[in-house]
Amino acid sequence: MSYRYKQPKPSEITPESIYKRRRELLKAAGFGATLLPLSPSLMADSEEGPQGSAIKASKSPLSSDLEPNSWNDITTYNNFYEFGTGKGDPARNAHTLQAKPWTVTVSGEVDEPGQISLEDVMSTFPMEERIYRLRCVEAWSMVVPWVGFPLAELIKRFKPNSRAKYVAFKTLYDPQQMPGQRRAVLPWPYVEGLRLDEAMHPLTILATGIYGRELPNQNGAPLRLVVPWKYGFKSIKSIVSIELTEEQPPTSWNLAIPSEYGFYANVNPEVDHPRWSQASERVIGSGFSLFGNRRETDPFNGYAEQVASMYKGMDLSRHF
Ligand SMILES: Nc1nc2c(c(=O)[nH]1)N[C@H]1C(S)=C(S)[C@@H](COP(=O)(O)O)O[C@H]1N2
Ligand SMILES: [Mo]
Repeated sequence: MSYRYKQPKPSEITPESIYKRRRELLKAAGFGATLLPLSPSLMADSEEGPQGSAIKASKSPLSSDLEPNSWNDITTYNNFYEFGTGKGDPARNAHTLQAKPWTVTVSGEVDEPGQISLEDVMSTFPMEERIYRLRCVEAWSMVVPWVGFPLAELIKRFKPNSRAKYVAFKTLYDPQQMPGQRRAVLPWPYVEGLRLDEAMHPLTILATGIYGRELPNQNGAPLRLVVPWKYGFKSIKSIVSIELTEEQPPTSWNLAIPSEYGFYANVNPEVDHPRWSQASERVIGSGFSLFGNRRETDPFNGYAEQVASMYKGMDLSRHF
């Protein structure tokens, strides 16, 4: 993964006149206020406030009370290799993704395989706000106010059978919409997986929004996984397929560089990446100095109490 990043100004993403005009239109349409009570300080360093259609969401008791990064940080500093390997590339390039209409196929070891449309998802599952820290394996982090719902609720609906032990996820494969897939930087489509107990854990969500708005394309529209105790690469974006399996499924980063990226990818300050330390992380957006702030990385990204028991008896330096 590359470290090179130059933050694009909003004026580089959209011609200035268009984004100003769009902001006026949104204001006129009553989108100025969100459904969630957000303190003005949350948006203080945002060049543009949250955009896109509002999603009604209730505050989850499983949300943290961390101060979220700004909309601008969250939507302009991304990893989404389908749109380029630079941190600013997804914000510039992801407009070619057609996030609507969208369908997710659920198959494999389930009694009732089938499909679910995004509209069904939005009307079936009550949406919640979950503020989680996203800890990237590249040793930076930010705090994101996700909108989403427990993955377990969706999986249960398709009735997993007794052979189901893992869940395999797949991102859309369409080099027309995702120009980064024309280059062999990763095996495409991007795939990820969880053990069934990890997938059914109440902290694991499918996210449909950020800051009370639909997910911007660069953050994985219209539907992406968020597993807060694992490195960010487990949180696969723009999911089209969820398959319950008996065997541990392949994962893109493990396929690409197996010595550096394992299946489990639990945030673990004691297990260094072969090329850098995981003991601390650079906090995006909060730096008073040019080089930003650092914080010590928490085991399981702060969720040890809730998730460590799932790994009892496993050597987590071997199962990294
Ligand atoms: N399909 C897909 N999903 C992906 C990635 C990707 O390149 N492709 N990058 C991952 C990595 S490395 C991280 S850190 C997070 C970043 O999510 P964010 O851009 O919303 O912060 O998305 C993850 N999901
Ligand atoms: Mo990442």
